Amino acid sequence: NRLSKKIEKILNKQLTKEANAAQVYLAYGAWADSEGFAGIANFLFRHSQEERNHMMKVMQYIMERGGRATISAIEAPSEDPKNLQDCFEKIFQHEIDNTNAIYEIVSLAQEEKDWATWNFGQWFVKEQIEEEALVLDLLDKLKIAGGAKATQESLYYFDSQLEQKEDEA
Ligand code: OFO
Repeated sequence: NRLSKKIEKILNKQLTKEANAAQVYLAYGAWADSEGFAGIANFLFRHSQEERNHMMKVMQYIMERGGRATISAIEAPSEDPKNLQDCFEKIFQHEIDNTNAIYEIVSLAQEEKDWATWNFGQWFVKEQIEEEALVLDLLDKLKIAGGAKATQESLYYFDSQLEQKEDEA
């Protein structure tokens, strides 16, 4: 059965949200690079690509279910972070907002007994656990590196660690 209009709408909203997330990570990557954090920039660029993959995943699902995927404008990212701590905190907040958006999709799917969408949403529920844990891990590591009082040397080490951090799905 085809997607209901309501489900189609919420999925298209998510499609745009993922595109926006890709844009935010891209902007923060450019900022990190300009601050001399090449490793962190690289990590953020890879993550931007991951968000774009999420966007495609939602888009393909809408089409698979006979819905109409719509592409809308992407917002300009907000201003640059003040520092690394601020950067990771903003990203964390972003991921929490996204988790809530995913929960809305799953709840609506449950309400409508659209079990295919419910099941589709579960992939993102699991993904969001990883994404939030990943950012929390960055915040922890930054704290260990000295947080706001981190020396150039410990930040350099932190940065080089992220250069190599493995990618996920
Ligand atoms: Fe950062 O996550 Fe997409 O969904």
